[in-house]
Amino acid sequence: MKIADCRVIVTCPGRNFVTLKIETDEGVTGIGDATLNGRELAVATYLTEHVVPALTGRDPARIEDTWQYLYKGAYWRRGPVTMSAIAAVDMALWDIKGKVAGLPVYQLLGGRSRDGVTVYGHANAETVDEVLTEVDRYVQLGYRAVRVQTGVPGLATTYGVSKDRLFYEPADAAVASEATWDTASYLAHTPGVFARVRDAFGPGLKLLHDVHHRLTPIEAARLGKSLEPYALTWMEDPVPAELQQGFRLIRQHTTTPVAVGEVFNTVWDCQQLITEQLIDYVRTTVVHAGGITHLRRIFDLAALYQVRSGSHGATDLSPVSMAAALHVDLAIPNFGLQEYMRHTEETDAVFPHGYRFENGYLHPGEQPGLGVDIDEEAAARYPYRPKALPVNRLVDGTLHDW
Ligand code: EZ4
Ligand code: CO
Repeated sequence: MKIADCRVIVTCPGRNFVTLKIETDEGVTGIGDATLNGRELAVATYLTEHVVPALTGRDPARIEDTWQYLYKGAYWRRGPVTMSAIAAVDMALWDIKGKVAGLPVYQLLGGRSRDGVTVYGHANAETVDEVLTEVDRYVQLGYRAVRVQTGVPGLATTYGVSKDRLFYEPADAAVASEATWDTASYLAHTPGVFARVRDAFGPGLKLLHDVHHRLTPIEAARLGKSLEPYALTWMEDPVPAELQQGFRLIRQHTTTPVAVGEVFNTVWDCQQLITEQLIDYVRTTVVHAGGITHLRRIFDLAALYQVRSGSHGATDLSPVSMAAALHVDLAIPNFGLQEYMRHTEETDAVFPHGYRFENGYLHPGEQPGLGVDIDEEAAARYPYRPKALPVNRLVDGTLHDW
């Protein structure tokens, strides 16, 4: 079998997605997600100009060799654009391998290690009273874990809070919108939110919170300490993570578990975080961290150090990534939690899929391969629209981490 044709499909059914479709000379096809929020066309061009020409004629069964070829062969290693492009190829080749074998991908990864993939949803609202209603909505839907974000008094907008209830899309303008941030107001407000939520829902519900890279290590230590009475499952991205040793300071001060990794793209971004046990959950994503092949490598290293997976699953990860993540989640021994933000009906119609939500769990389904497809005619009805993620400034105008 040989790779005969590859297409890069850009579509915007409510938000932009980049998908690679690989066709073989025997008619088997596979798809992979290559979406990098706000930088979609950079990956699409990388694929079209630099990857697709090298794929034609290759044996689609050689997943590892193709991965190494695209990683080492580029000379320029790592980075979100390169690794998202490699991820798309990798996912599509696992999809083809599953279809050829007649097996869902999780069976090729060693089979089921659990009955279902525990997911968490996003409860968000401007006020604490409103957010209690939102948490309850997820509990009623069967969720066992909920991420809670609220507005901060004095700030006009806050990360994670939107007008839409079940959907959240931060890339909201063609040129980045600007938000204002104030750490003191945030640190004063947040513990009270979790006091109310824990009090209302009792000890059984898993609660999570995303700090979205806004604090310094000592500020994060203070937040973690102040949240200890409410027993969070994790505090996410407390600080920007380029400085891995910075997490030592957080660890010395708090037992609130730490989850990091949605912006990482290789195992090297979290090597020290994992091997020094500076985090509890690694949130690397199948699309931004080199596909199933590399994600499994990261999670295998993490398993040696009692770090569990907690993969990112925001709406900018297409249903193709969600499906691929679920196969990995179901198979690995050290699964922790999977983020799950529902896609809109338009997106689900462009990407028909077999995974389903039941009782707080997602199941990847039993279709051979990844169990997800792209309806190219439907995709063609939604042309690309430029959208950027917001930027963040302190009250005095200094550019801050968003
Ligand atoms: O801001 O995926 O945990 N989820 C997140 C997301 C990210 C977006 C960026 O594209 O932090 O909402
Ligand atoms: Co996050």
